[in-house]
Amino acid sequence: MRGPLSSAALATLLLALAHAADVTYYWDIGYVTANPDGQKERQVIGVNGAWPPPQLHVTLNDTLVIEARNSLDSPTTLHAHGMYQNGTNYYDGPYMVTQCGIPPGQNMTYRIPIIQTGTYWIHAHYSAQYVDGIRAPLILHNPKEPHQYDDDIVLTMEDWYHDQASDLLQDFLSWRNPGGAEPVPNGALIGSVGGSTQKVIAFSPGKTYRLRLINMSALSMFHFSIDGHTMQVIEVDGVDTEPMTVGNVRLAAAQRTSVLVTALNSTDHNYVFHADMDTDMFDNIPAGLNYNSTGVIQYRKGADIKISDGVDWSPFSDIDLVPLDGMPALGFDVTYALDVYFNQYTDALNHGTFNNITYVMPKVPSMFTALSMGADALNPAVYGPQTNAHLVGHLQDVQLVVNNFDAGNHPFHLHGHHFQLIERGPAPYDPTYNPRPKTAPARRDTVTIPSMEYVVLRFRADNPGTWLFHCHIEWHIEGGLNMVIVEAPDVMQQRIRVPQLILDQCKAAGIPTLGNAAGREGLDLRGAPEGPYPYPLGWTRKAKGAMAGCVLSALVGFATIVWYGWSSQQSYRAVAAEEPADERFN
Ligand SMILES: *[C@@H]1O[C@H](CO)[C@@H](O)[C@H](O)[C@H]1NC(C)=O
Ligand SMILES: *[C@@H]1O[C@H](CO)[C@@H](O)[C@H](O)[C@H]1NC(C)=O
Ligand SMILES: *[C@@H]1O[C@H](CO)[C@@H](O)[C@H](O)[C@H]1NC(C)=O
Ligand SMILES: *[C@@H]1O[C@H](CO)[C@@H](O)[C@H](O)[C@H]1NC(C)=O
Ligand SMILES: *[C@@H]1O[C@H](CO)[C@@H](O)[C@H](O)[C@H]1NC(C)=O
Ligand SMILES: *[C@@H]1O[C@H](CO)[C@@H](O)[C@H](O)[C@H]1NC(C)=O
Ligand SMILES: *[C@@H]1O[C@H](CO)[C@@H](O)[C@H](O)[C@H]1NC(C)=O
Ligand SMILES: [Cu+2]
Repeated sequence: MRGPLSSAALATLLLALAHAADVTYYWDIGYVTANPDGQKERQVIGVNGAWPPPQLHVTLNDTLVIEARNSLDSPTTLHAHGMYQNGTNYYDGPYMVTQCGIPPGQNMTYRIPIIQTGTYWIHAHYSAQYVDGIRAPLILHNPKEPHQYDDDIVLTMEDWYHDQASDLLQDFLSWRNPGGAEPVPNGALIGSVGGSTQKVIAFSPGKTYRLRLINMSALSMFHFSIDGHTMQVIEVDGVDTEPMTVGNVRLAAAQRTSVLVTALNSTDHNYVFHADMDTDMFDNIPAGLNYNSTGVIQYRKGADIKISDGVDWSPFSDIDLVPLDGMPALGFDVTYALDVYFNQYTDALNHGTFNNITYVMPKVPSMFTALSMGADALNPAVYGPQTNAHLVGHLQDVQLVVNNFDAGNHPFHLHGHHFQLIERGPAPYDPTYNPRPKTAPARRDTVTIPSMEYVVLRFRADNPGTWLFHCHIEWHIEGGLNMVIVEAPDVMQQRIRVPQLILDQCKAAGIPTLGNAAGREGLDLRGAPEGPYPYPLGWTRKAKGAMAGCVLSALVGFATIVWYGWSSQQSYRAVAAEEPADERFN
């Protein structure tokens, strides 16, 4: 060997040698104290007694094994965002869709075969836990990376709150907040630091860097750029793309983008990079909130920062990205139209809705309904009136048309798939019109839909399972902007064998794993969660207020616990206790 191997070449070599291995991480999930922005010390959720949680690195064809221990005082689950979980639907993580939660004090081993590459992340999928810090990059290395670079750098961006997510959630889902104003973050963390501490990235002259930008926010969208440098997008959400030169990158919550940046030749100056939170989503901007974060690209310690003449903020559209594999546009065998509205519902709370249905968890997680209902699993009704279940047949090509009639932008995420971005346009979508897709449309797993626009998405139903489709703004998940795609339940029944431990943990939590959304047989849905409903058309503000008052006193009178935490396990239990399901199904 002639010269020293570059660190990237060495990493690639090691990755190639470590081929088809189990890569095991031990994650003891528990409360720790941290002060990442130097502004407020608070309780956060960390791993192995520290925060931030460690990054996970795995190689194509490995199996990612996470031995998770729940040291919290509530259930928890982990969701490896963007993993196909092909045949392992039960490791996908969303609470009451595929899992009953790891009970406090117990372990669960997630075994995830890695059949994809790129930049992903992992986070809790129980209530708003991830907002308290339980989120980390998950990087899937490709031994044959299609793009050349010398070094690989992960840069996370996340909004940060000084209060506990559970307290923020109570204020958000409150009759005092009929307009549904989201909690505004107290700041941003770039590379897990914030406040007056700046993230420093060291560059060496002439080298090319791959920056993996990951937005792990609860609410905030970021705009990223580097003074004095250009960037080439080469990956979005794990899909390698043809290089596209851009001045800045926008990332909505849960989105990832890799950019290549070639370092300058001189070490005379250092430069600033920008990660600006988009304040459009904020109802107010609290005094002292620094929403424009900066970090340093350092060529030489102590060198002057060269102030740039201005950033090229002109946006680029992710729809113009071309996947390297050139996968052709899909047609469609089935199409579902999904209208997104936010409104005050009959429980006096502001809810996010698809087709005027706000998601409420069923008594039986939808995956277990699909697996246990035989031929009835093909009837969407068995998943219950509030899960917005949409059925797709095995190997069908599926089109989702999503109209965003809300005043805000929303980033929508589909579990278990990448979808093709066929088209964006002004809402409403005209159903008689047929879009003409590009030859090789962009693909990703999370798409932003601006206010009053639609998107057309397509994917092939080649991954039998129950997959959540939802807005990735954490507050909107809790507000009900979720639905379940039930993909080929007949094939699920043949292929999917749920590990005994998962069934045991359901039992320990008192959650049935047989039957329909009510835990009963067939179409007998007595006791399945129902409502809240939209107010009838024409209701005045005053009438709504009176209704809200009524609902409020009823709730305060009978079931305060339901009022405060419909998404918590306690509320599930409170409802379940009223209406016991059939004995046989317990
Ligand atoms: C539970 O998980 C923790 C954290 O990964 C690990 O240290 C411990 O050995 C596990 N316990 C069992 C019984 O597997
Ligand atoms: C991963 O596995 C697939 C299917 O077994 C195989 O075709 C491919 O060459 C493997 N890739 C690597 C990098 O090992
Ligand atoms: C992260 O996502 C949020 C929500 O869409 C968005 O407001 C924010 O700008 C994104 N951050 C970045 C760095 O793009
Ligand atoms: C750095 O120098 C090399 C060799 O002279 C040149 O090819 C390259 O374009 C320069 N890079 C930049 C960013 O100026
Ligand atoms: C924040 O950055 C944006 C550009 O993204 C700029 O328009 C705005 O003026 C900046 N605000 C402050 C307070 O620096
Ligand atoms: C859903 O609610 C919106 C807003 O209240 C209303 O405009 C729309 O007509 C409703 N759609 C249906 C199908 O009821
Ligand atoms: C899932 O696995 C099946 C084979 O078992 C394969 O045909 C299909 O393409 C896979 N789908 C995804 C999304 O990985
Ligand atoms: Cu949203």
